[in-house]
Amino acid sequence: MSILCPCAASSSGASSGAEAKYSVGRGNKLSAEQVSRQIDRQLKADRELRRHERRILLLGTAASGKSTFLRSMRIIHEDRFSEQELLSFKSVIYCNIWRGLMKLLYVKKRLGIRWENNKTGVPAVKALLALEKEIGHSALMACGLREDQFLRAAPFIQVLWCDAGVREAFERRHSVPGDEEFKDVGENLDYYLNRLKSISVVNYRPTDAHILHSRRFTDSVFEKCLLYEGVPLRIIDIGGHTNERRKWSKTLRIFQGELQSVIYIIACSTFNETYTKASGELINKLDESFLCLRHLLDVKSELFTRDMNLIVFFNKDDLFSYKIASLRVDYSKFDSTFPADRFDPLDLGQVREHLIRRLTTVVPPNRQLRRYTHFTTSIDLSNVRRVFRDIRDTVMLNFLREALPA
Ligand SMILES: Nc1nc2c(ncn2[C@@H]2O[C@H](COP(=O)(O)OP(=O)(O)OP(=O)(O)O)[C@@H](O)[C@H]2O)c(=O)[nH]1
Ligand SMILES: [Mg+2]
Repeated sequence: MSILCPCAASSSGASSGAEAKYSVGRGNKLSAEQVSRQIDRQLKADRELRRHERRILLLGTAASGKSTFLRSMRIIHEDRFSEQELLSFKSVIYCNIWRGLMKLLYVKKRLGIRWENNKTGVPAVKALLALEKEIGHSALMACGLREDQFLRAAPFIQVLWCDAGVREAFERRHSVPGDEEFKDVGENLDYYLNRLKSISVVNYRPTDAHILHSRRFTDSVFEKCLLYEGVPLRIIDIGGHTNERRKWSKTLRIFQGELQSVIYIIACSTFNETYTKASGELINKLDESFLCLRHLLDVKSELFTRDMNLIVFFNKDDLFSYKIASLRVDYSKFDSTFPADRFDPLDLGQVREHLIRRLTTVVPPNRQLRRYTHFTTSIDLSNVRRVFRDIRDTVMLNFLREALPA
């Protein structure tokens, strides 16, 4: 059975929603000595809990799906989102849709795609731009879109999404040359636009699926404790943007000797996407994920101890499969290490095998690190449940046995 762990969730500086552990009911006054004893007992219980606690650190480059994996784990373990969290997801979803659509219109223009119907498309864009001016750029950037504002925009958003030109821009968005930042409409924009009717209602409350599709980058170290088959499991999530990566080695150091597993998440669907580094250099996103892992293992090798498991998730497998099997994108055009003379770049199974081989060059077997790989889809609860069960059965079984009371 899975229930919420008694230890409080925390994020750096953020409130955990922890309950007051030492409160005394009205008419049931305790003496100072009794309160003190109660506190001592609680501290002892907390210490005991920490001793049994197992820790997993999530690492990976930006938008690889770390926070989404953690959210899925929370849903699976019935750790409900608080009212405050739901409200904040609601604003994030509104802004994901708004900003994503604006970027999509830019992509459409850059690719020279024409309107299917400019008589409806052009007035809808003008109406949105007028609303944007009224709301203010900074409010939009800070995810400060209110429900009434979104409801006013929704009919125009719907008109635009019905235009075949806008849809074509979505399908071809990765072919725009140049900076990813301006064309990154958000992977799941189509998911929300196809469900606009259920989102643009008064008193909208995001569903679990809506939450899993939302995008908000992590700029702190977020920890969540869940109870997994009686064992407290602490999952630590850190941001993967370039300037957040400084916190990776710091966190590894803080938890040195106490971390059972590092889950490194690679978004394999990004094989045909690029990203501009601060130096101006254009880099393939999948290459960057591998490079980051190699750098971490080479430069911070002392932080990866022999008893630690390195679990690599090739995440966004749904988008990866769609690109290769349905859109027939030739994988070998984006990865110079792919042996196209021996393997078929349009065969999903062969490309997956190649990714695992490529990982071996980053983490050589003689590195004495226990390494496991999985292809995952973090937004799919049944997939996360199955993968986590596999991890438990292979990697975690021992530590669960050790942790359980005799
Ligand atoms: N289709 C699909 N989308 C996914 C998957 N995993 C994550 N996403 C989406 O990808 C986006 C980025 O996911 P996040 O979990 O925020 O990524 P992150 O690794 O925490 O990113 P940072 O906090 O910036 O490091 C979100 O919109 C997620 O819904 C997946 O397996 N499939
Ligand atoms: Mg995150």
